[in-house]
Parts: sequence; structure tokens; C-alpha cells
Amino acid sequence: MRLEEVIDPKQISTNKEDLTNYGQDWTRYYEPNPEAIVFPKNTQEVQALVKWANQESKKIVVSGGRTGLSGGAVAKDGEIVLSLEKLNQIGSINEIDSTIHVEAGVITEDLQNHLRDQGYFFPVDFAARGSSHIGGNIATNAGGIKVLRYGLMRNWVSSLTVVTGKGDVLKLNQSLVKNATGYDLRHLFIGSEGTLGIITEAEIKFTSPPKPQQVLLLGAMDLDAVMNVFKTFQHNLQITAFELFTELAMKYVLKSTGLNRPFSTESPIYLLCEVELESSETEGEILTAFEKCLEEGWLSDGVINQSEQQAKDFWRLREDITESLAFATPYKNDVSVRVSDVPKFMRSIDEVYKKEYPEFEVVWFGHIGDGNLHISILKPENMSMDQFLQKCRKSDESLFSKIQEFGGSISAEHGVGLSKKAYLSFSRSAAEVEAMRAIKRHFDPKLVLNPGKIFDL
Ligand code: FAD
Ligand code: S2G
Ligand code: ZN
Repeated sequence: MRLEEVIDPKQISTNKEDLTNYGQDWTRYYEPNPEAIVFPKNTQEVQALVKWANQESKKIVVSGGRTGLSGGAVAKDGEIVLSLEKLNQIGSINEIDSTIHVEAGVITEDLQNHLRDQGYFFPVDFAARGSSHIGGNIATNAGGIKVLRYGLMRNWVSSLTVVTGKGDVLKLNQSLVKNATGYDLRHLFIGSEGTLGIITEAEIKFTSPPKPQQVLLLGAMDLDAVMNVFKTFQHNLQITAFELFTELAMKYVLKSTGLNRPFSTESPIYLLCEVELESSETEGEILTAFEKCLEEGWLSDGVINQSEQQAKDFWRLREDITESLAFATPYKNDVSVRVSDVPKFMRSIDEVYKKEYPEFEVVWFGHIGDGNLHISILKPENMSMDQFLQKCRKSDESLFSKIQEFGGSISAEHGVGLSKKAYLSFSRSAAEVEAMRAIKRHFDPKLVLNPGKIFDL
């Protein structure tokens, strides 16, 4: 049976531009080469496509907002890309359950704004919010800048409708708060990166907006100082974000945004700390914590936002780092260790880079409050892409051996996809990977969905 007999030909595209755009995500190391792009409009059409792929031995790559950073939505081997773009309806809100029904293709920021306009708050948040889909956020168990206070995407999924790789439609958990009836299969699909099933609908939880917040931009002397500042703030205040970036990151983001330096003192490390003003005393408590960190010599300088605009500008210094580095096609890593291990870990890796790869410009930034570091290695102008990738992949071995030593993760929040697949064993045991393969075989016996992502069978 031909694809045109399964879905309206108007919902199929094979034009070159679409094949390129929908065949890739944010990574730029794979040549997109899909056979066609299909745009189903509902769960039933997704199910029909998956059944067809099983019958015709076709492979499907599931595509959301394509902001992924590990190649999960890349179609490089003639697959059919199934885009959830047309499943973009925001449904009814349930103010008793504090849930809202969405289709998978709803853009993250659209949901945030829709709930904000009704006086509610959806806290999964990061710089790609304007393009990423809720379905993609669920499939990657997205983290972002507010995990410290609100957790990851996993914490906000009340129920899921999924089309499994064999074409079954599963309605998981029915938005029950308590449901002790065997394995919570919802949590298998969350973070499965499109390899077990296609999320078509979800009931998403929401909460009340935080009280007004203050944002501090601080200059820290070194990594041990960062830990002391973190301890001081988190044990006295309700912090919603605690982000780090280095002077090198600051240099690039100032250049690309044209923003002003928040204060004149250049520091090796900058911290962005967002604090909720829980009571009229909180501003004083923030000042006390800030002054203590200055007196202890942990901070060189710092500033507390005096306006909404300044708070936004401080956030841009952190959130625009990715865009500001894009010119240098950076080689990215997204790793995590226990928060308390960050100083030792970061120092040990920085030593490796400085000693073995002196030509690398390494930009460190990330959600330090979660022990999550983003590393962007900028390609030296005089180095070919092939040579650069070869050196970076070689340097990964040192990075991931260190990760293994610290019991950390080779992918903190961006997923494994294609780009981290070769290193999975640094974070997951053979027994764990075997268990994941068995689960994959159950839900997708003909290996229709996202072939070659996370691990091979
Ligand atoms: P896509 O890239 O389209 O797909 C991602 C994976 O999910 C693929 O494996 C795909 O096959 C699968 N998938 C997509 N939709 C579905 C579905 N409906 N059902 C099943 N599988 C599906 N991520 C973070 O966690 N934290 C951050 O702070 C963060 N910051 C970012 C900043 C920038 C500037 C950029 C470009 C990306 C950032 N990301 C971050 C990464 C990315 O935005 C997230 O992983 C996001 O959740 C991906 O959503 P998406 O819809 O773009 O997914
Ligand atoms: C962030 C973005 C991706 C990167 O900004 O928090 O997840 O490594 C990252 O550039
Ligand atoms: Zn991040």
C-alpha cells in the first residue's frame, strides 16, 4: 500500500526544502535524507501511519519542534518523518484537577502564555520555548532553567495518549493523582525520545505563578565559592533558578546581544540566581545573603535587578549563550554530576582540555543548581570540520571516563539520540541497556520508530 492511500496526499511533502528542514533538529552533524514528511492531524491518522509502516517495513522518525540537541529527530536514512505540527490544539482546562489537555504539537511557549493569561503557570522553561513542542518536551523529559524549584517535564504529565511502535493506542493514567495498578507506563514513554511510541495528546499539570521574583547577577571567584554561594542562598531563600556561565560565555553573549556588562568587575564565573519574594522581609534577606557572600570573599561583585527590564537582560545573558555561539558550530556536551561534585569535576575536565586540546575554546555554562553543565567547544577557524569532530569525539573519551568516575550522566537533559549513543555505556550498565532493549522490542517489535536512536538492537 502506498503512503498516499493512508493519508491525504495534501498532508505529505517531498519538496527539497521540507525534506531538509523536517529531516533535522538543531544538530548540524548529520545529512538529513528522509523519503517524505507526513503531517497527520489526529491520533487516528498517526495510528494508521504506524500500522502502515509496520506492514510496509517502513521506518518513521518522530518530529516535534526540531530543537533537539542530540539528533533524536534526525532522519538520515530514507525514513518517513512524522511531524506532529498539525496536532496543535490546546484543549479544555480543568481547574479542579489543575490540568489542561493539549495535543503533542502545541508549542511550549503557547501553552505557557495560554495558562498565564488564565492566571496559572506552566514551569518547564528554557530558551527553545518558542519552537519546541510539548510532545518533544515529554519525549526528552525536558529540564531547563526552573528545574531546581519545579522539577523536570516528567513531574508535569498527568496522562498521555501514545501510539506505540506496533500501532496500539494507549491512554495512560487518565489524570489520576493516585493509581497503584502496576507499572506506571506513562513514565516509560516520558524521556523515550520517540523510540517506544508517538505521544499525540497529554493532560499537563499546571500551578499558580510564583510571587514576584528578584534576579541577581553575581561575579564568583572560583568554583568552591560558587558552592558556598549556592549553599547560602538555597538554605535561606526560595530560589527558583541558579545558573552559571564563564567570562568566555559572557564575552560572546555581550558581543552578539549588544547588552552592557552588568557590572564592571570581570569575573571568572558568573551566577544568575532568581529568588521568590515570599514576604516583605525577603528583600532584606537577599541583601544579607549577598553581603555575607561578598564579605566571605566568595563574590567579587554583583547586582540585584532594579527593574523588570534589567531582570530580562540578566536572563538574556544566560539564555542567549547558545545562539551567540552558533556561528562557531560548537561541539556540545550536556553532562551532570552531583551538585557537590561540580567543582572537582569541572576542574579535572578543564585540565584535560587545557593540556590535551589547547587549541579548543571551551565555553562552560548551565544549570549549576542541578549539577548540569553545558560544554560548547568552538571550532577553531583554521580547523576543518572533520578534524574538529575527530578531536572532539576523542576528547569525549576523557570527558565520559571522568563522568563515569563521578557516577554522572553523559546526557543530563538533551537525551541520547544519535550523538551520545556511542557513550551510553559510560552512564548505563549492560543490564540496564538490555532491559531497555527488551522494552523497545515489546512496544516496537518491527523497530519502526526512530531507528538507531539511543541504542542499536
Ligand atoms: P524534537 O527536537 O523535534 O525531538 C526531540 C526528540 O523527541 C526526538 O527523538 C523526537 O523523535 C522525539 N519526539 C518529538 N516529538 C515527539 C512526540 N510527539 N512523541 C514521541 N517522540 C517525540 N532542553 C532542555 O531540556 N533544557 C534546556 O535548557 C534546553 N535549552 C535549549 C536551548 C536551545 C537554544 C535549544 C535549541 C535547545 C534547548 N534544549 C533544551 C533542547 C530541546 O529544546 C529540548 O530537548 C526539547 O524538549 C525538544 O523538543 P522538540 O519539540 O524540539 O523536539
Ligand atoms: C541551555 C542549551 C543548549 C546548549 O541553554 O540550558 O540546554 O548546550 C542549554 O547550547
Ligand atoms: Zn539546558
